[in-house]
Amino acid sequence: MTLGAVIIENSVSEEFNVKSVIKSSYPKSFKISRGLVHKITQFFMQSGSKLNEVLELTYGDKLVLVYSQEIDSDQSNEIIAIILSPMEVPNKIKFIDLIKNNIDNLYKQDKQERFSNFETFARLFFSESTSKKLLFIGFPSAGKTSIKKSIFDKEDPKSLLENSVGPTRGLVHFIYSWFNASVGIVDSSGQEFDSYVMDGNEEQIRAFEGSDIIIYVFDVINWKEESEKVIDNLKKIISTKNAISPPNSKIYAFCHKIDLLSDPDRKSIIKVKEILERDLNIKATFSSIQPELIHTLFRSMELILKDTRKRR
Ligand SMILES: Nc1nc2c(ncn2[C@@H]2O[C@H](COP(=O)(O)OP(=O)(O)OP(=O)(O)O)[C@@H](O)[C@H]2O)c(=O)[nH]1
Ligand SMILES: [Mg+2]
Repeated sequence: MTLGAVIIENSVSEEFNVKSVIKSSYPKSFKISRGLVHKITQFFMQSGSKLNEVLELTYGDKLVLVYSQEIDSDQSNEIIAIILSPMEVPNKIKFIDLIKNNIDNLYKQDKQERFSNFETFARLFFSESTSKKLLFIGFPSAGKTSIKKSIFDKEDPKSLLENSVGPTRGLVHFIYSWFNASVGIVDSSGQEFDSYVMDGNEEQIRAFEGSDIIIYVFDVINWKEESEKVIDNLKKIISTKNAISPPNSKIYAFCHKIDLLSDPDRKSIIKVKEILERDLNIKATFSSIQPELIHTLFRSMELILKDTRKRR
């Protein structure tokens, strides 16, 4: 995934000091350091203040694409910087073309429009990015971290069952390669669920922004004891996703730990799938990391992968 994009306005004061102000950034949670802003501005000036050209600044293992346009008054200019993650660096030509092909549209707008519509421009770089972001969210102890570890870290499910990984705190980010694609994984804390679906909360944006795949995890006991809450939480996730995540993002529900079901329970659990699919239009699958049943988890992940490829 591209790391972020910003517009920096540089104006020269009467004492010839350059003042740099960040006018807009995407994603909203993207925080660019003052040091990098300074570096970008310096780099631009040192390369002869070339306007209307895409310049490349290496920054650690990242690459910053720098484009500058002169603004009406001669005392200021704007720099657009697109920061590419190490994984995107090999595709830089694609991103350079995207800047060149879309910059005129951005500068057709007046200043205020340009700053407020910067998101539309910046989104181009994110949808073109070859990677996906996947969010695990749901009930405490439902098995999110165990699922993540058995699929992506290839950890032995038996030892995950025997030695619990302990509760997750906050949002934990990872990057993996998954069938030739890179995937950013966010594992979230079940105890902090409410903060991720609370409108206007910074954690809500951090969790859902840019998430292409959202996996909602609850276990068979949650369903047995508090099915209304299972549905209610899912409704909250749906509305948060609609407000924050990319338009073609998708939610999947995992009814986990089916190894804990007794025979009579097995018959009734099938209702979950019906209810979630019929009433909320959310695909639901059953899963478990218990060795005899782990094929159910692999199957669920495979379905998501196929579905995601179709949507690209
Ligand atoms: N029986 C059974 N237990 C499981 C399964 N998957 C995970 N567990 C157990 O469930 C407990 C909680 O698992 P975690 O993966 O930590 O759950 P979590 O959803 O990440 O929990 P939080 O981080 O607190 O939100 C652990 O003791 C796991 O061993 C499963 O398929 N079947
Ligand atoms: Mg966890």
